[in-house]
Amino acid sequence: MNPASAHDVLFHRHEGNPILTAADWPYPVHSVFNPGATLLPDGTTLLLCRVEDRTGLSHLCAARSANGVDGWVIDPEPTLRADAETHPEELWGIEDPRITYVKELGRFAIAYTAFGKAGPGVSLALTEDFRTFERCGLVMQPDDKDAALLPHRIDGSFALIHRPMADSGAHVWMSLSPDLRNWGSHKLVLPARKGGFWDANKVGLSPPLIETDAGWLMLYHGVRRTASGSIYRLGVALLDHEHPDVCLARGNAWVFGPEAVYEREGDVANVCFPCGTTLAADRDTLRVYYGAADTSVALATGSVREILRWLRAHGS
Ligand code: BMA
Repeated sequence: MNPASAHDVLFHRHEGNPILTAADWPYPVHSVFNPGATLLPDGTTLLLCRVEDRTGLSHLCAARSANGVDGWVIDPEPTLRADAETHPEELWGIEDPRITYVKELGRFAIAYTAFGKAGPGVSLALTEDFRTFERCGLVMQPDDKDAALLPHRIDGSFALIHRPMADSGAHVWMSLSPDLRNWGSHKLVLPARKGGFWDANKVGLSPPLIETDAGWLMLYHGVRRTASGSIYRLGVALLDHEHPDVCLARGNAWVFGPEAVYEREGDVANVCFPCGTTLAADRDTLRVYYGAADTSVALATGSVREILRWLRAHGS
């Protein structure tokens, strides 16, 4: 298999895409995209969507479906709103949630972008049921985004993957914490590739890391700036299970990118931006929920085994 054909093979778009749009919303909104995803204990798929209203700012809203494909029941009003009174860093909204179930806490941890005057930063909130939330506040100061917690401690510490911006570029990092509040031991995980590559200009974690027998599977977005704007595509990497800051393999080509009209056209053209996956009981069938062109929510399905096989053939 050559890299050019690989992205056609690894993920299959759902024929009903986009599966959620602003027209589905029970209250007036402008666009619905970049959803976090998880399976609830009863098997329901929950998407926590980024919803942009007509002020231009975003909040988060939950959509639930028994089969993860259709029949979505959407909360009648915003599920988690920015709260700029208690959290000024959320003045301009909250965006791009990533959900991790943390067994030790018996709760889901939501890492999201808090957008305020100082720029985008990373905030955490905890919830049992996606109806009430405990806010932990800002855990990574601006500029930082594209964060998700790992589902269990690494060598005694909670671990957060995130993407700070630096003069040197936008690279993926991992930080550790004893208590979800104090963070340190920062390590570079995956740098933007530079040069003319598809992930030259920026990289960032897309959905939370997926734990496999081979290590942590990372789906990341890579950005290439072109004369007519940025292209957001998806790549894969494998991180060491005991030391997730160590990258064992990184695919040389992207595996999924904007092709369909709803990915090519929209508020921001040429964007595929997943923030959540669900893994079937077979531990192989992976559903990737992604924002398409910052406008709607779409679904693609892949196989963890096939992705790992591709990475062995096309990784370095
Ligand atoms: C990134 C994030 C995403 C967005 C993408 C494309 O920087 O802000 O929320 O989908 O840009 O606009």
